[in-house]
Amino acid sequence: MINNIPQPIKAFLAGVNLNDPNFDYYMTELTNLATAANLDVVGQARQNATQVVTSTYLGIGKINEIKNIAHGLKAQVLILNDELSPMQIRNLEKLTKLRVIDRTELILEIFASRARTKQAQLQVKLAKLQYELPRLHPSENNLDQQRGGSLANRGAGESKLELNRRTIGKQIAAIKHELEHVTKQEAIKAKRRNQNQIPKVALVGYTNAGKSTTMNGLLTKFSQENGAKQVFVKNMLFATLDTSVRRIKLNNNFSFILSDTVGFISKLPHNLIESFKATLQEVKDADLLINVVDATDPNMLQTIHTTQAVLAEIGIKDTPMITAYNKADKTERDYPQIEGDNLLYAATSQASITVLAQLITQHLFAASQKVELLIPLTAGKILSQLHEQTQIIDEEYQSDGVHLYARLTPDKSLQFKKYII
Ligand SMILES: Nc1nc2c(ncn2[C@@H]2O[C@H](COP(=O)(O)OP(=O)(O)O)[C@@H](O)[C@H]2O)c(=O)[nH]1
Ligand SMILES: [Mg+2]
Repeated sequence: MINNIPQPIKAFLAGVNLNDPNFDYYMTELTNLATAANLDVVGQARQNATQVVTSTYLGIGKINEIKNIAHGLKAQVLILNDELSPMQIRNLEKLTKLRVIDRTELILEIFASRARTKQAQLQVKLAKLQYELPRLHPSENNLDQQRGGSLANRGAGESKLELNRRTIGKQIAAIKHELEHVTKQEAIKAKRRNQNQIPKVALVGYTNAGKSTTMNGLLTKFSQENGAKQVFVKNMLFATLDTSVRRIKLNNNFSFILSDTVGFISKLPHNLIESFKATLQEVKDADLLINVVDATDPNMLQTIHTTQAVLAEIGIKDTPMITAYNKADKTERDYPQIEGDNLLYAATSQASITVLAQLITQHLFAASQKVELLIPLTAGKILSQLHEQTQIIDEEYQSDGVHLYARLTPDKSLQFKKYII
């Protein structure tokens, strides 16, 4: 039988450790990223230094060592743990005779291969072009040509030869324009969601922590609405690149809007975060964040830190947050378990989802108050709004109108103020 499954490209990893206590963690992430890009990681090298070499990133001795080992292992690609300057990449390619990819390009490639919706595709394309623009070098067309295309078929894909700076500049402008159009449509939908004053909850966290699984758990349990379709779950980095928004209707007439979005990883390229601002708008608008953390990840603390860093970069500081430690079923510990604003749970367990919903309810609706309202018999619309938007405890039809006993959150109290007696 002919085996025509293409062999994965072999990659060798290297990084300079500037005495960073998180260095091992970054190298582990780099391995995971390479695997996520379908590369076969055959080895790695690290260099301790006080600073990187300006022209070549690594020292010349290390470069020769890597060249020998990597060629011995039949590696074709060298992946570096940081974002490199165009000159460093060119010099390393010359010296090692390997294709050199930095951490940023690797992340961009993964995002490019995962983007499904128009908006995500445009956002990734924009970030890629912005990365490529300063890396174009007219005098090095041969090398540039080799560097075109995707990771798997470099050389065969689009060549940078024809793409001079000006065309890339034009492309960037065109994509920004198109993106504005797509974003505007999304913004109209978001505005509608904001208008009806339903609180908004956003799932955030490290990639692969279980955000989408948590969303599906809540949907299965609480939403029978049409269109409440499940979101995509997969054991891979950046399975989700878009934002999905669903309404979760709790049993007692309290609703909230839940969003699931792209996961985070450390050293996310700045351009990428910038390009994904529209996607992350839902996170910015949220009244409550649920930071989903994989409790079984040996680098759990760093993943929490990474999430905080990315949130800070998109300008989120004071939004209340529940930290939800997921995958408790793979630990020895009892779950679900609430401790302050923290939860230990398993997104795959019904009992856990119930407790998570309770915790969300507490956060969002704790300040609600029991009030009595009097609705004139002629104000049928107000009555139906109250039924839709608040928790009705009791209802009596009397000669002066409908007496309602309801539990109202502060914003609802304001909205229906003139009917409260
Ligand atoms: N054992 C276990 N696996 C889980 C749990 N939640 C999620 N997973 C798995 O973790 C992987 C990533 O889940 P996903 O929801 O796509 O993560 P996301 O990237 O944060 O959206 C998938 O293989 C899930 O099946 C859980 O509670 N327990
Ligand atoms: Mg996901």
